[in-house]
Amino acid sequence: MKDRIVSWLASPGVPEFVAPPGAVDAHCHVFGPEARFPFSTRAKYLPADATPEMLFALRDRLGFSRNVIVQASCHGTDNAATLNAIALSHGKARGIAVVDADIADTELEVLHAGGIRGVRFNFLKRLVDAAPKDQFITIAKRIEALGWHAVVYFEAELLAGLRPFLDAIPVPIVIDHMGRPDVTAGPDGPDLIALRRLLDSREDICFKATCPDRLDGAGPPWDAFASAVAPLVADYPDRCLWGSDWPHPNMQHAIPDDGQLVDMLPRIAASEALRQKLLVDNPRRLYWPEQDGIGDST
Ligand code: 0GY
Repeated sequence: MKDRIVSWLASPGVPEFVAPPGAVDAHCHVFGPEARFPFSTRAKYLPADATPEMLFALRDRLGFSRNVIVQASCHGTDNAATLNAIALSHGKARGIAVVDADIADTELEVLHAGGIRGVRFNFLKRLVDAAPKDQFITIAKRIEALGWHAVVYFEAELLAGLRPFLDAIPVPIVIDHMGRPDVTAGPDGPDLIALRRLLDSREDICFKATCPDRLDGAGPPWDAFASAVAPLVADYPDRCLWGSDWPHPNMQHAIPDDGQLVDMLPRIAASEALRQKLLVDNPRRLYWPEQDGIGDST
């Protein structure tokens, strides 16, 4: 396909860091393949195919065991590409869907059977035409019976205005990329303090300690990200998730090396016990709750 964006490295480094058995890459996406799963007519970017096979090869290369595949905005509310990837994973992937408020109950059940365990509410203007809070609340109420959670993606300057909306969500919440704080302001910068206040307001809010490449313009080794995020992970050890963000939607400049992203992990989660929670226990509780507490190495 002509003029499609490639936002990932063809051959990322193999990390030196060895992930614990059962480690979950809890934020990644697939694109297409477009010939089978065309992009939404409202897509704000048109990427090249980033297929399930490519994702699973990366998973193995990085030494991870499982993936949580987040429906990318370019696929709109048609979750077929995400479901296809989950189906091909042989139980090693689950997913987050994007749905309309009037989705049929039967369709929600189909998504659940296909491995979906939550929905995403995206507030980034450059990615979506609209973020209708009233409809999002309707969706959040409808998914409660399924035991799903809501993944919310917003920029730090939106957080104060979003507090009433977030307070009204009746299911657990996962914050994408920590709500994109200014990590250069350090661990006590205003954005991370506001995030801590949110985390302190409810025990069922988690965050993804993800995307140094998006949040730390200085580039690798992303020192500002490491020093701002490590204290957050240490202070909220049961509330953090990690993901590669592959295939790094929209990252046309300074595409990160996935191996380097993995090698950051000891700098954001300093102890083995913390990394076990970040990479295994916390994502398993949200995405494979039926296996929670069962030691296995897949
Ligand atoms: C991310 C971030 C971005 C894109 C999407 O769904 C998406 O298109 O999530 C972004 O451009 O910041 O989480 O992948």
